[in-house]
Amino acid sequence: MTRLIFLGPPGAGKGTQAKALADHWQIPHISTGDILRQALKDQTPLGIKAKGYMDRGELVPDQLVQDMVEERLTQADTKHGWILDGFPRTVQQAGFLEALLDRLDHHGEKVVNLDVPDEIVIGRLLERGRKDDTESVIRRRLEVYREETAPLIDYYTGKQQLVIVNGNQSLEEVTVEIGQAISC
Ligand code: B4P
Repeated sequence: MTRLIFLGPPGAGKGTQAKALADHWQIPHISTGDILRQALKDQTPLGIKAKGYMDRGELVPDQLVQDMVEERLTQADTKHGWILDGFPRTVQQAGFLEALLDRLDHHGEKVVNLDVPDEIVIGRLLERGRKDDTESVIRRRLEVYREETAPLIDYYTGKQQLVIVNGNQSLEEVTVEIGQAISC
């Protein structure tokens, strides 16, 4: 049973790797970024609330994202495993997730941190060119990452759940290293 959480700065390749591995293992790929972007496109109340935060490169408030993740993780297709991509992003979200997984009796999750230098992620995101991939918004996302998300590296190291993978390699090399790291 695979339960995997991807951490890493914006543009580290979380979405790219999570999608490939979820297809391979036939388990749900749960991307909070994708769910939020879909809500934005559909103009749902959640999308309307999230828009300003995402456009500025800020995190969407914890409560909104936590409700969304709870709703998704309680669906029947998560019984045989899942990959969480982009969640948790704050220590508050990590505490929430731990309590939720306990309640759902989902155990044994591993956390993969994709390590990629700032210059590389900036280049990748500028090349991708999504709406929130402008240089000033990317720099803000990196600042927010350092302030809010990077502390999760210590959080999960303390719980002995973290593996670190070099995300600055080809897509295929990163996938292979993740497979090796989580089977140890
Ligand atoms: P996300 O959608 O999670 O986006 P991301 O961090 O930018 O991207 P990711 O790391 O997945 O990069 P990707 O694989 O696409 O977040 C967007 C926004 O949503 C946040 O800023 C925030 O506002 C909000 N949000 C989401 N979750 C939240 C939460 N939990 N709490 C609060 N707010 C939340 O890769 C990027 C590019 O690099 C792609 O073009 C890809 O092709 C390329 N690439 C990937 N791997 C590569 C490799 N090995 N070599 C070369 N290129 C590579």
